[in-house]
Amino acid sequence: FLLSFLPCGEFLGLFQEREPRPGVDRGPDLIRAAGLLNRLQEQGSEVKDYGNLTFEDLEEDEPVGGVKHVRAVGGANQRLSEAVRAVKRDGRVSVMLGGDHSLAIGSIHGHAAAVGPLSVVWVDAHADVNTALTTPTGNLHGQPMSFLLHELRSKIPVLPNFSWMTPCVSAKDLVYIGLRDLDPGEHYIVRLLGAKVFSMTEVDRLGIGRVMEETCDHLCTGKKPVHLSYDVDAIDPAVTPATGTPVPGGLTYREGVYITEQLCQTGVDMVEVNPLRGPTEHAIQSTVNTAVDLLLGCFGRRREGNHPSDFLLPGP
Ligand code: 4U7
Ligand code: MN
Ligand code: MN
Ligand code: MN
Repeated sequence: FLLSFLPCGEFLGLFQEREPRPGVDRGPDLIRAAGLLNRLQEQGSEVKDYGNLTFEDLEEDEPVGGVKHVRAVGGANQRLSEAVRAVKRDGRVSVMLGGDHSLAIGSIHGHAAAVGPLSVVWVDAHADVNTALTTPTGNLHGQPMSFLLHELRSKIPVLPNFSWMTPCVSAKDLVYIGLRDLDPGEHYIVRLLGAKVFSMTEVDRLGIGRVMEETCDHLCTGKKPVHLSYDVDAIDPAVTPATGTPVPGGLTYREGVYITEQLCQTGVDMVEVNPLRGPTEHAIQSTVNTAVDLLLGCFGRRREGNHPSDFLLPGP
C-alpha cells in the first residue's frame, strides 16, 4: 500500500551522545554530508532540516538495575518526542536520523502523540524488545520496543526520566523484518505477544516480494499510519559494516531498498550508523551511502527511474 503522496518530506537530525560505543552521534552529519537534503529536494520533496538536538551531559547517571544511561536517554527521548510532535504540527513527515535505536522511543511516541495509534515496521537484525529486567547488556538501544508496547506495560519497572512516557503501539500492529539475533527473553516476548515476524528465515523462504506483500496485508487490516524504524544493521555487514552490533547473514542492499520502495512517505527512523565502527573509509562510505539510498527510497525514488509530474518533452 502507498500512503498518499504529501508534497513535503521532512528531515530531523539529532545527536545521541551516550551510547556504550561512542561515534553513533556522528551518523546524522555524515548522512547530511552525503547530500541527503539536496537529493530529496531533487526528487520533489520539500525538505526542512530541524537540525541536531543536543542533549546535556549528565554528571550523575548511575546504572539503574544494570541499565545504563537511563536518565540521559529518558530525558533525550522526552525532548525528541516533543520535537517530532512539532514536526507533525507543521504538517510534515518526520525523519529521525540517529543516533542509536533507543531514540525510536521518543520518535515513535511523538509520532503517535500527533496522529494517534500507529503501526510499526521494525527493520533490524535485532528485536530491540528486551525489558529493563531481561536485558543481558543493560543497553537501552536493545530495549526501545519494550517501552512502546501496550502489552508490556506491567513488565516495565519505573525508571528515572521515563515517567513522561506511555506505551502507544499494540503488538498486532508491529511487523519485524530481518531478525536474526534475538535474546531468549526477546524471543519469548515476540512469540507471547504475537507480533508479525519476518526473520531472515522467512525472507529466505518467501522472498522479499512476498514479505512486503504480507506486511502490507497485515498493516492494511489495521489501517493505522505507519512508522518505519530502520536499523542499518538489518542490512548485511558486507554492505553496512559501520554499525555498533553487526550480525552476519543480513538483508541484501536490494532487499533493503525494496522495503523502502513499498513503504513510502511514512514516518522514518534511520539509526545505528556509526563511523567509528567502520574498519575503513570505504566501509563508512558504504554504510552512509546505503542509509541515504534507503531514505531516498522512502520518499519516492524508484530504481526504474523517476520524472517530475510536470515534465515537458522538449521538441526540436
Ligand atoms: B540495536 C542485544 F544482547 N540484544 O539487548 C541487547 F545482543 O538497536 C543487542 O538493534 C541489541 O542495534 C542491539 O543489548 C540493539 C544484545
Ligand atoms: Mn535496533
Ligand atoms: Mn540492530
Ligand atoms: Mn546496533
